[in-house]
Amino acid sequence: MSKFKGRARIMAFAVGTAMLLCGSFTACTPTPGGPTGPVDEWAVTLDFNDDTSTPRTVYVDKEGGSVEEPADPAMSGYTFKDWNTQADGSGETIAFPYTPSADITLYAQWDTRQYTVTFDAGEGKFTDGGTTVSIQAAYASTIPADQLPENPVRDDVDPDTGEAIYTFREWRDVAGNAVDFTTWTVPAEDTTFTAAYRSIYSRIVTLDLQMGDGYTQVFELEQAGDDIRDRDVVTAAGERVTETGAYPGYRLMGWSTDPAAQPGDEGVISTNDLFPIDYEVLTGDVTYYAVWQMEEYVATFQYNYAARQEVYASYSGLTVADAVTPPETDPERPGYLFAGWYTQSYGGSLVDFTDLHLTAHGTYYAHWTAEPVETDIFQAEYVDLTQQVNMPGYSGANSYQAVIVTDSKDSGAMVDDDYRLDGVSMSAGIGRFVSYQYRYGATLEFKINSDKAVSGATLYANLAMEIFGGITIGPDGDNKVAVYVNDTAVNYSPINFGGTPGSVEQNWVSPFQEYQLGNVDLVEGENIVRIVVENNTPLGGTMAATSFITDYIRIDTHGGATLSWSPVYDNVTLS
Ligand SMILES: [Ca+2]
Repeated sequence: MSKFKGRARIMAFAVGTAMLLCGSFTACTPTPGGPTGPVDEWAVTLDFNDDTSTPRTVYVDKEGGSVEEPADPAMSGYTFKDWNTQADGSGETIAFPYTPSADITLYAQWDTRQYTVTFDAGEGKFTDGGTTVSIQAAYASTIPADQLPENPVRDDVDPDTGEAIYTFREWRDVAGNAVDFTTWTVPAEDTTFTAAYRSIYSRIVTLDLQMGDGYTQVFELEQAGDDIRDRDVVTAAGERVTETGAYPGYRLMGWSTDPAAQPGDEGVISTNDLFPIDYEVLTGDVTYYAVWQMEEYVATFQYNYAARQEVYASYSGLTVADAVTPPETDPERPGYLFAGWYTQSYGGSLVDFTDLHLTAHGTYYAHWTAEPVETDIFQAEYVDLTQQVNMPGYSGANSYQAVIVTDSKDSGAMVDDDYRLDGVSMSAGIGRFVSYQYRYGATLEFKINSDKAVSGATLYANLAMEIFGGITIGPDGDNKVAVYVNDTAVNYSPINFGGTPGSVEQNWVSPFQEYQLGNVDLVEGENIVRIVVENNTPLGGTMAATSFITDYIRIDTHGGATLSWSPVYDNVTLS
């Protein structure tokens, strides 16, 4: 839509101008929600026609109201001309003060600015004896080859042969970089380039890295003793080209003067044999092309559950040029639905196989969703624990399934028969509960399906306290742990975790007890019950907040609905 290039970068100018310009109107109240003003005023919209600035609208009285001439807006690389009723300037040019007779949009018109590009002959001269040539060029344009000046010359001569020692090499910018005039465009400022020369005795060695980015590294060896070491050769990203991984997916096999050379071809020189490149061995300028071989990788797909710690499928010989695709047939697991291929055995993220290319071996893990279990007891150790990262305990932190604690000394954590563990049995008498929720925001989230909406269900939780006795936790206050059912807070009675902690395997835990938290309403379909720590009251050690520990929650619908959920058994079986 724009006929100008390079406008997107100059928003700051145009916006700044627009604000200044706003002050020069007779009325100036940009109206939220668009140019719909009062019925007795005309809306006059100024479109800066620069693809970046937001148009400004002002309102003038329909009874002869007028707009004063705005200050000229500015845009880098362009000169403001005037305002026109058409974006392309084909409409009416506006004179000020301007009296509208309808709502109208006025478009800024711009002329492209010319800048001076100077070519400095440096240590040489142009044939007319001059040292500089300047041309005028339009902003954002390129300079055609026939508008570049002739190459300047240096008159230094070899005293023995009378031959000119230097020849023109290239034009360089102020940073000393060679300029490619096929791609360089005129910036919004004057520019100077300086001639660089080379000695007829020097040797220019070009190392074309052939990494697909067109990048070459160019060296000039001027005299005996100069050399190029392999460590000097770097990629466009500044990494040593001989370093493993410099070109992900490829291995450097050597160098050749033939750009089409393949690994093993005659004439391919190993990196060790080529470097150092000494001035003395060069008879003239030379270009060496890197010769690469694509590495081969293996993509492995794992069943990823306790009873099948094995490979489901694997594909070898994959290069960076091959797209990785998952097996055509999804793996199967009794009692589970396949949930996709993930980057990690536990947690991680779903792999996007769109245009996926390997630069290392790839391993992908099946994740599984258990078929729903009908139950009214929802064990905390079977919720999704993938968000449990660096959860603090008394000394040190744990993540993921490691927030589950196994009680082997009868604290009262419950084992129940609603759950079956595929291929793995839990020892009788061992209960599990979730600890490590000792920081603000720590959350256990239960996703529970109800077959119908029900009101007045009763929510219970089997809870205990570890290490510390005599602490009260409630829905408010310094020891707040909130319980939400579908984002509605449950106003439960504060619980005093008194009594004497009893010993379990890893912790001191008071006996678990089932507490009634309150009456809740459930919707048909998915219901979210969250237990969220919302306090910063340290409990001792590295525990940054106060919390209970959770064995399970229970919901009694009093016969009003049947509940189910998909337990994440793999929390236990993959640990
Ligand atoms: Ca439990």
